[in-house]
Amino acid sequence: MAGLSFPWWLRITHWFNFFFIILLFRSGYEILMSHPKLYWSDDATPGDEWLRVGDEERDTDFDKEAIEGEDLWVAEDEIDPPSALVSLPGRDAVGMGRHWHFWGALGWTVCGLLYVGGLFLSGEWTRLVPTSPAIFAQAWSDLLVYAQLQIPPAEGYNALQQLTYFGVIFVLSPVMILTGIFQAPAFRAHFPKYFDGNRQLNRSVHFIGFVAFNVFLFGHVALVAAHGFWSEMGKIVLGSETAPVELTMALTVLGVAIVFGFAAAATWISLKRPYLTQNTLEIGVDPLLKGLFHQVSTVEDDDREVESEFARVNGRPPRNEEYRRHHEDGFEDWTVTVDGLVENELELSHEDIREMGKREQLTRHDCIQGWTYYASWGGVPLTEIIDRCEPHEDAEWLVFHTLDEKWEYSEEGPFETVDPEVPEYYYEAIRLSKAREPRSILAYEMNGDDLPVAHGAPYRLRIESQLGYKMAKWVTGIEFVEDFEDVGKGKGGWRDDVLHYYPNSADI
Ligand SMILES: Nc1nc2c(c(=O)[nH]1)N[C@H]1C(S)=C(S)[C@@H](COP(=O)(O)O)O[C@H]1N2
Ligand SMILES: [Mo]
Repeated sequence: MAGLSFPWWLRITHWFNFFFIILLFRSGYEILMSHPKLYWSDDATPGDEWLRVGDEERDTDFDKEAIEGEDLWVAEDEIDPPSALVSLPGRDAVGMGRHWHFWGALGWTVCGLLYVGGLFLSGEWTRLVPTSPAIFAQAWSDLLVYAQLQIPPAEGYNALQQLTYFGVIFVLSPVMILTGIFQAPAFRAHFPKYFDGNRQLNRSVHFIGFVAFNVFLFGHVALVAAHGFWSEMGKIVLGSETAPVELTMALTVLGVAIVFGFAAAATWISLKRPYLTQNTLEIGVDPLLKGLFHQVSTVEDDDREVESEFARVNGRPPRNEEYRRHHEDGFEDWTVTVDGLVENELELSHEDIREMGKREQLTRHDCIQGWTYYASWGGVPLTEIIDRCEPHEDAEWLVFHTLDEKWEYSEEGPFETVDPEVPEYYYEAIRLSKAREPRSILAYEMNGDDLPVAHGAPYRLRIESQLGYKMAKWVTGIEFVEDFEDVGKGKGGWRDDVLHYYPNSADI
């Protein structure tokens, strides 16, 4: 392996790459285990997954009109909380896992761009980019040599190394970045004509890429060992295979200790000081996500004509007396109040709402956990309500209040202790500009029928460029505010407040 140089920028980005890859592996695993099922189709039908970890097959034939349906299960039941040894932060914390994953993805991409920039500026790209198709035949014969436990002779990288490194850097890595971004509901909401983004296909490919990265990582380390571990490490640590072995060893141990020490510290701080961690990780990442995804979507149509056979439910129906009474009365005297920073406060009856005009749409639902389904919705466009109540100029957010007391979290839910500051009822805030998107409606029909209890009867929000947790079900009121700091714990929603630290911008 003569003829290759290992300049400083290559050695430094190699270390950072290792650092970010470990971070991405662990946080990605956390995200995956929040819905450890993979599908090819966005119907995400239970039983149709091509890969399922743990969990039994679930019966889709339960009564969605019942408040306490015996067989009713929700998507949160499907979460398989992973151990903190292999995931970041570990336990049931998809929101936090995503903060780390996005932060890691940004760092890893920047590191990758610096590395590729270095390759081209220095002329070192020739070591990686194959220039003749003969490389495939050569790589095959190199593989046969390795299979006999020998090292193929080569100047610089042998053909197999060159092809693998090229594939990982110029094919696999971009595929990972793109299949990550393509999962964003906001991305799809903006470019439906150019990109009919099948989210499950992207999730599946992203996962296969993750497996490929693991195979590469282990194969890479094994081959480094085969080529002579410490002389190879000498090149990547100190830039020379004749570097003093003791120094190479010391620096290698130090580097690996920093990477794994950081991994342990990241888990510890995430579990101990979640808000601090969240706020810190959002620095830099949040402005980028906002820049990429925050624009208002003017898209009117979706790309499908048929609804999914089964729609998952998340959030169990409320059990409080008030909701039960409404349920018994067929929701007859349920009203939706509109107040806060508005000129005209409203109290809307069913008739009022139905007189305002109706919009029907067939759209895809995207939960933060990763599952999807198609359903059609009918309801009143939020712009109709906004026009009638005339919000003041300083009104920026709409807070949707509900009758959902989240009993499942206070009685027997995953939290051992209930935070006394947790708001009593589920709520979510959305930006006024999002509420004005054509597909933002207060829905009262689903798949051509009245909205079922499990999906939010009698009213639920639909806002199609965001993740599912923003779409409050069992809505009783809309409050216009300047800022959501004084609502609940001030994070912009019930799930944002308490559950796994969901981000309040729910675009990806
Ligand atoms: N009131 C209320 N609304 C809610 C929730 C909830 O727990 N309570 N869950 C949210 C989440 S996380 C998702 S994914 C969607 C699920 O909508 P669906 O049950 O109609 O499929 O509802 C959202 N709206
Ligand atoms: Mo969700």
